[in-house]
Amino acid sequence: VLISPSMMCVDPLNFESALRRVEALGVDMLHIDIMDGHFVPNAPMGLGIVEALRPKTDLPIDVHLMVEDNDFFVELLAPMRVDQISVHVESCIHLDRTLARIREIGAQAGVAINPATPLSAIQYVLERIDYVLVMTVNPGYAGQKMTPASIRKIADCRKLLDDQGYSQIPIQVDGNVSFENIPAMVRAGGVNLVAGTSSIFHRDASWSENVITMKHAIAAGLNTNCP
Ligand code: S6P
Ligand code: MG
Repeated sequence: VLISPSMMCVDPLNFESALRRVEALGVDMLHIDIMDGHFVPNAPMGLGIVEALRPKTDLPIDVHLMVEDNDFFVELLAPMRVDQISVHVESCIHLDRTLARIREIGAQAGVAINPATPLSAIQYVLERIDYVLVMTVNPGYAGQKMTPASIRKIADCRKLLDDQGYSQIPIQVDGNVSFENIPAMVRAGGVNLVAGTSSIFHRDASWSENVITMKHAIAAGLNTNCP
Protein backbone atom coordinates (compact mmCIF):
# COMPACT_ATOMS: atom_id res chain seq x y z
CA VAL A 1 0.00 0.00 0.00
CA LEU A 2 1.43 3.32 -1.13
CA ILE A 3 1.34 6.62 0.77
CA SER A 4 0.91 9.78 -1.31
CA PRO A 5 1.03 13.03 0.68
CA SER A 6 -1.27 15.74 -0.66
CA MET A 7 1.02 18.74 -1.00
CA MET A 8 -1.82 21.28 -0.96
CA CYS A 9 -1.90 20.61 2.78
CA VAL A 10 1.56 22.09 3.46
CA ASP A 11 2.35 25.75 4.12
CA PRO A 12 2.85 27.28 0.65
CA LEU A 13 5.33 29.81 2.08
CA ASN A 14 7.55 26.96 3.28
CA PHE A 15 6.98 24.59 0.40
CA GLU A 16 10.58 23.55 -0.19
CA SER A 17 11.35 22.77 3.44
CA ALA A 18 8.07 20.86 3.65
CA LEU A 19 9.11 18.91 0.55
CA ARG A 20 12.40 17.90 2.22
CA ARG A 21 10.61 16.85 5.38
CA VAL A 22 8.08 14.84 3.37
CA GLU A 23 10.87 13.14 1.39
CA ALA A 24 12.55 12.16 4.64
CA LEU A 25 9.40 10.31 5.70
CA GLY A 26 9.96 7.61 3.08
CA VAL A 27 6.66 8.15 1.31
CA ASP A 28 5.91 6.81 -2.17
CA MET A 29 4.78 9.73 -4.33
CA LEU A 30 3.72 13.37 -4.16
CA HIS A 31 0.04 14.07 -4.80
CA ILE A 32 -0.44 17.46 -6.45
CA ASP A 33 -4.00 18.78 -6.61
CA ILE A 34 -4.62 21.13 -9.51
CA MET A 35 -7.94 22.98 -9.36
CA ASP A 36 -9.29 25.66 -11.68
CA GLY A 37 -12.02 27.36 -9.63
CA HIS A 38 -14.63 26.11 -12.13
CA PHE A 39 -14.84 22.34 -11.87
CA VAL A 40 -14.32 22.79 -8.14
CA PRO A 41 -14.86 26.00 -6.12
CA ASN A 42 -11.20 26.40 -5.11
CA ALA A 43 -7.78 26.92 -6.70
CA PRO A 44 -4.95 26.65 -4.17
CA MET A 45 -2.12 25.56 -6.51
CA GLY A 46 -1.21 26.05 -10.16
CA LEU A 47 1.00 24.21 -12.63
CA GLY A 48 3.87 26.48 -11.66
CA ILE A 49 4.36 24.34 -8.58
CA VAL A 50 4.66 21.21 -10.72
CA GLU A 51 7.22 22.84 -12.99
CA ALA A 52 9.24 24.07 -10.02
CA LEU A 53 8.99 20.72 -8.26
CA ARG A 54 10.14 18.39 -11.04
CA PRO A 55 13.85 19.26 -10.98
CA LYS A 56 13.86 19.36 -7.16
CA THR A 57 12.66 15.86 -6.30
CA ASP A 58 13.15 12.26 -7.33
CA LEU A 59 9.81 11.18 -5.90
CA PRO A 60 7.14 10.32 -8.47
CA ILE A 61 4.78 13.24 -9.12
CA ASP A 62 1.09 12.35 -9.18
CA VAL A 63 -1.10 15.13 -10.61
CA HIS A 64 -4.82 15.11 -9.81
CA LEU A 65 -6.60 17.44 -12.23
CA MET A 66 -9.85 18.93 -10.95
CA VAL A 67 -10.50 21.21 -13.90
CA GLU A 68 -13.00 21.79 -16.67
CA ASP A 69 -10.58 22.00 -19.57
CA ASN A 70 -8.57 18.82 -19.06
CA ASP A 71 -6.93 18.84 -22.48
CA PHE A 72 -5.54 22.33 -21.91
CA PHE A 73 -3.91 21.23 -18.64
CA VAL A 74 -2.60 17.95 -20.07
CA GLU A 75 -0.85 19.83 -22.90
CA LEU A 76 0.74 22.23 -20.39
CA LEU A 77 1.88 19.23 -18.33
CA ALA A 78 3.38 17.46 -21.37
CA PRO A 79 6.91 18.92 -21.05
CA MET A 80 6.97 18.66 -17.25
CA ARG A 81 7.68 14.91 -17.08
CA VAL A 82 5.27 14.05 -14.33
CA ASP A 83 4.75 10.37 -13.54
CA GLN A 84 0.99 10.14 -13.47
CA ILE A 85 -2.05 12.28 -14.22
CA SER A 86 -5.65 11.65 -13.30
CA VAL A 87 -8.63 13.36 -14.92
CA HIS A 88 -12.24 13.36 -13.77
CA VAL A 89 -14.87 11.44 -15.75
CA GLU A 90 -17.32 14.23 -14.92
CA SER A 91 -15.41 16.92 -16.81
CA CYS A 92 -13.85 15.08 -19.76
CA ILE A 93 -15.95 15.43 -22.89
CA HIS A 94 -13.82 12.92 -24.80
CA LEU A 95 -12.54 10.89 -21.87
CA ASP A 96 -11.07 8.13 -24.02
CA ARG A 97 -9.07 10.61 -26.09
CA THR A 98 -7.78 12.52 -23.08
CA LEU A 99 -6.62 9.33 -21.35
CA ALA A 100 -4.88 8.17 -24.53
CA ARG A 101 -3.10 11.53 -24.74
CA ILE A 102 -1.86 11.23 -21.15
CA ARG A 103 -0.13 7.95 -22.00
CA GLU A 104 1.19 9.49 -25.21
CA ILE A 105 3.02 12.20 -23.25
CA GLY A 106 4.65 9.48 -21.16
CA ALA A 107 2.61 9.57 -17.98
CA GLN A 108 0.46 6.90 -16.37
CA ALA A 109 -3.20 7.65 -16.93
CA GLY A 110 -5.72 7.67 -14.11
CA VAL A 111 -9.44 8.15 -14.14
CA ALA A 112 -10.87 10.03 -11.14
CA ILE A 113 -14.49 9.62 -10.10
CA ASN A 114 -16.61 11.75 -7.76
CA PRO A 115 -18.59 10.21 -4.89
CA ALA A 116 -21.99 10.42 -6.63
CA THR A 117 -20.86 9.26 -10.08
CA PRO A 118 -21.79 5.66 -10.94
CA LEU A 119 -18.90 3.30 -11.58
CA SER A 120 -20.33 2.49 -15.00
CA ALA A 121 -18.70 5.76 -16.13
CA ILE A 122 -15.28 4.08 -16.17
CA GLN A 123 -16.37 0.79 -17.72
CA TYR A 124 -15.29 1.51 -21.30
CA VAL A 125 -11.96 3.16 -20.61
CA LEU A 126 -10.34 0.31 -18.69
CA GLU A 127 -7.99 -0.37 -21.62
CA ARG A 128 -6.77 3.22 -21.36
CA ILE A 129 -5.99 3.49 -17.66
CA ASP A 130 -3.21 2.62 -15.26
CA TYR A 131 -5.19 3.40 -12.07
CA VAL A 132 -8.55 4.55 -10.78
CA LEU A 133 -8.82 7.42 -8.29
CA VAL A 134 -11.91 6.92 -6.14
CA MET A 135 -12.85 10.23 -4.47
CA THR A 136 -14.11 9.71 -0.95
CA VAL A 137 -14.99 13.40 -0.48
CA ASN A 138 -16.41 15.88 -2.96
CA PRO A 139 -13.26 17.41 -4.47
CA GLY A 140 -12.24 20.97 -3.72
CA TYR A 141 -11.00 21.09 -0.17
CA ALA A 142 -8.85 19.31 2.36
CA GLY A 143 -10.29 18.58 5.79
CA GLN A 144 -13.71 17.23 4.75
CA LYS A 145 -15.61 14.19 6.06
CA MET A 146 -15.75 11.01 4.03
CA THR A 147 -18.97 10.64 2.01
CA PRO A 148 -21.21 7.83 3.34
CA ALA A 149 -21.06 5.34 0.45
CA SER A 150 -17.28 5.56 0.07
CA ILE A 151 -16.22 2.17 1.41
CA ARG A 152 -18.93 0.41 -0.60
CA LYS A 153 -17.82 2.36 -3.68
CA ILE A 154 -14.18 1.30 -3.32
CA ALA A 155 -15.23 -2.34 -2.93
CA ASP A 156 -17.58 -2.13 -5.91
CA CYS A 157 -14.83 -0.56 -7.99
CA ARG A 158 -12.41 -3.35 -7.06
CA LYS A 159 -15.06 -5.89 -8.06
CA LEU A 160 -15.76 -4.18 -11.38
CA LEU A 161 -12.05 -4.13 -12.25
CA ASP A 162 -11.60 -7.79 -11.29
CA ASP A 163 -14.75 -8.94 -13.07
CA GLN A 164 -13.71 -7.18 -16.28
CA GLY A 165 -10.28 -8.80 -16.20
CA TYR A 166 -8.32 -5.81 -14.92
CA SER A 167 -7.18 -7.11 -11.58
CA GLN A 168 -3.81 -5.39 -12.14
CA ILE A 169 -5.33 -1.88 -12.14
CA PRO A 170 -4.82 -0.33 -8.67
CA ILE A 171 -7.25 1.92 -6.80
CA GLN A 172 -6.07 5.21 -5.34
CA VAL A 173 -8.27 6.66 -2.59
CA ASP A 174 -8.48 10.42 -1.97
CA GLY A 175 -10.37 12.33 0.71
CA ASN A 176 -10.46 11.98 4.49
CA VAL A 177 -8.05 9.06 4.41
CA SER A 178 -7.91 9.20 8.19
CA PHE A 179 -6.37 6.84 10.72
CA GLU A 180 -9.93 5.67 11.47
CA ASN A 181 -10.95 5.22 7.82
CA ILE A 182 -7.75 3.61 6.51
CA PRO A 183 -8.43 0.01 7.67
CA ALA A 184 -11.80 -0.13 5.89
CA MET A 185 -10.42 1.65 2.82
CA VAL A 186 -7.58 -0.84 2.52
CA ARG A 187 -9.88 -3.80 3.18
CA ALA A 188 -12.16 -2.59 0.38
CA GLY A 189 -9.23 -2.48 -2.07
CA GLY A 190 -7.50 0.89 -1.73
CA VAL A 191 -3.78 0.46 -2.39
CA ASN A 192 -2.66 4.06 -2.90
CA LEU A 193 -3.69 6.38 -0.08
CA VAL A 194 -3.69 10.15 -0.54
CA ALA A 195 -2.63 11.50 2.81
CA GLY A 196 -3.73 14.93 3.99
CA THR A 197 -4.88 16.75 7.10
CA SER A 198 -6.60 13.68 8.55
CA SER A 199 -3.46 11.54 8.53
CA ILE A 200 0.11 12.51 7.64
CA PHE A 201 -0.42 16.25 8.25
CA HIS A 202 -2.65 15.79 11.31
CA ARG A 203 -1.80 18.47 13.83
CA ASP A 204 -1.88 16.31 16.95
CA ALA A 205 1.48 14.64 16.27
CA SER A 206 4.61 14.99 14.15
CA TRP A 207 4.55 13.96 10.50
CA SER A 208 6.82 11.00 11.22
CA GLU A 209 4.62 9.82 14.09
CA ASN A 210 1.62 10.17 11.77
CA VAL A 211 3.29 7.95 9.16
CA ILE A 212 3.77 5.26 11.80
CA THR A 213 0.11 5.54 12.82
CA MET A 214 -0.85 5.28 9.14
CA LYS A 215 1.24 2.14 8.74
CA HIS A 216 -0.46 0.56 11.72
CA ALA A 217 -3.86 1.41 10.25
CA ILE A 218 -2.80 -0.07 6.89
CA ALA A 219 -1.57 -3.23 8.61
CA ALA A 220 -4.89 -3.49 10.45
CA GLY A 221 -6.70 -3.26 7.09
CA LEU A 222 -4.46 -5.95 5.60
CA ASN A 223 -4.64 -8.14 8.71
CA THR A 224 -0.86 -8.21 8.95
CA ASN A 225 1.64 -7.02 11.50
CA CYS A 226 3.10 -3.59 11.01
CA PRO A 227 6.55 -3.81 9.33
C1 S6P B 1 -9.50 17.31 -2.47
C2 S6P B 1 -8.16 16.91 -2.99
C3 S6P B 1 -7.48 16.01 -2.01
C4 S6P B 1 -7.16 16.67 -0.67
C5 S6P B 1 -7.02 15.62 0.39
C6 S6P B 1 -6.65 16.18 1.70
O1 S6P B 1 -10.24 17.89 -3.44
O2 S6P B 1 -8.26 16.22 -4.20
O3 S6P B 1 -6.33 15.45 -2.57
O4 S6P B 1 -6.00 17.41 -0.77
O5 S6P B 1 -8.25 14.97 0.49
O6 S6P B 1 -6.70 15.18 2.67
P1 S6P B 1 -7.70 15.28 3.92
O7 S6P B 1 -7.21 14.22 4.85
O8 S6P B 1 -7.58 16.64 4.45
O9 S6P B 1 -9.06 14.98 3.35
MG1 MG C 1 -6.51 15.00 -4.76
